Amino acid sequence: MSASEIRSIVEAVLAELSRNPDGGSARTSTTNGQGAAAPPAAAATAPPAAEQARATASAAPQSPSRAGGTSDGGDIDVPDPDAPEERRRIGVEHPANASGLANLAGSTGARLAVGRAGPRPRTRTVLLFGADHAVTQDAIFGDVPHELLEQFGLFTVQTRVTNQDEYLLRPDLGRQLDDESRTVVAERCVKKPQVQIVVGDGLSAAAVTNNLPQIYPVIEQGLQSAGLSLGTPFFVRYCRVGVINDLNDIIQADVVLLLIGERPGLGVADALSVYSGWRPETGKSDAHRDVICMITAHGGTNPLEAGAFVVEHAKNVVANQASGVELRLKQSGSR
Ligand code: B12
Repeated sequence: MSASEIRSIVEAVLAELSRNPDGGSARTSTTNGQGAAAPPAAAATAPPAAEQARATASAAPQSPSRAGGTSDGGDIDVPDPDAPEERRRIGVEHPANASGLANLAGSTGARLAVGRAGPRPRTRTVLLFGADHAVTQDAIFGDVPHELLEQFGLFTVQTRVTNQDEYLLRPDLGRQLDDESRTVVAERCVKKPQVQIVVGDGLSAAAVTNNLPQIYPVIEQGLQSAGLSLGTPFFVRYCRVGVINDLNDIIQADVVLLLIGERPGLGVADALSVYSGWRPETGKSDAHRDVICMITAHGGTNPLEAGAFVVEHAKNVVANQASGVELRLKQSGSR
């Protein structure tokens, strides 16, 4: 193709663009090279279930509303991918069954029906993924605020882990209190209570930060009104579930309740779990434990409701003097 032919094509495209000044699909795909076309008129928006399933840590970063400018000084318009209507936008062009696809996408927080630009993901898909991934990083590498722990009178002890990278690489160290913490727990904690409450950061500080204010009072008051004696609560930094054996070797509670941040996902980053067990001690495994999981106001079990459930579960464990598989066997009449 000659240079003059190319120039005439470019001029024709520019003329077409100038007739379309509000920056429709032609402008967008020309400037960003991603074919990030505006959705076709038929494109649907998924129902709110998908939005509800999405939850971010409170420290969610601001998503970029603009991707930047072009070399000629013009802007490339990329709507904020984190806006609810963008997050739920169906990106498949000309779907064979638009309402069926919208229902499917609306039934989950997973990234369904996002469409593509040729063989690649669209710009907004990549931006949204990056924003969600950033939220998980904040959740994992964040710290639970000291003021929050003070609010509930929780003193802090630490496992044998010394920094956040080591926490991820060495789960075994997160299952043991360090020497100083052993002494502190031995000195400060009431021994042999019926129920010991412990809070741990686990894999999501955001889970503790966002849910503790709601769930903790419900659990504490519920256990007290059930007439159960409570131990001295505290917070474990760099905490893994298995630490409940180690700390209960010192405290010797009947039941230990560990409120701990779950591994964040790209949809929900602030879910809390309550792991528990009857008389945890060295040598006991997850088979002796129970977990009430996905406690979050963002598409999981509401923390207030979960707190009431935790209390009922603790009463059940005390009544049966068993937890985990043993509890199931007792309840089914096999033991
Ligand atoms: C990671 C994970 C696993 C990993 C754990 C590996 C590891 N070392 O981390 C693997 C793949 C091995 C696993 C296996 C199982 N898991 Co799992 N797991 C999870 C997940 C995705 C995250 C857990 C987390 O963040 N824990 C917090 C961190 C800080 O704890 P940690 O000390 O690092 O790791 C411990 C816990 O994760 C614990 N754990 C993991 N799963 C389970 C399940 C039960 C019943 C118990 C008591 C403990 C437990 O095992 C680890 C070692 O102690 C959750 C989903 C969620 N929403 O929480 C499901 C989840 C906890 N698992 C679940 C189940 C059912 C199981 C299995 C029973 C599946 C099976 N049928 O085999 C087994 C049991 C394993 C066991 N430990 O005895 C369910 C529990 C449902 C419930 N309320 O009872 C969950 C909620 C998933 C779900 N939505 O169904 N799991």
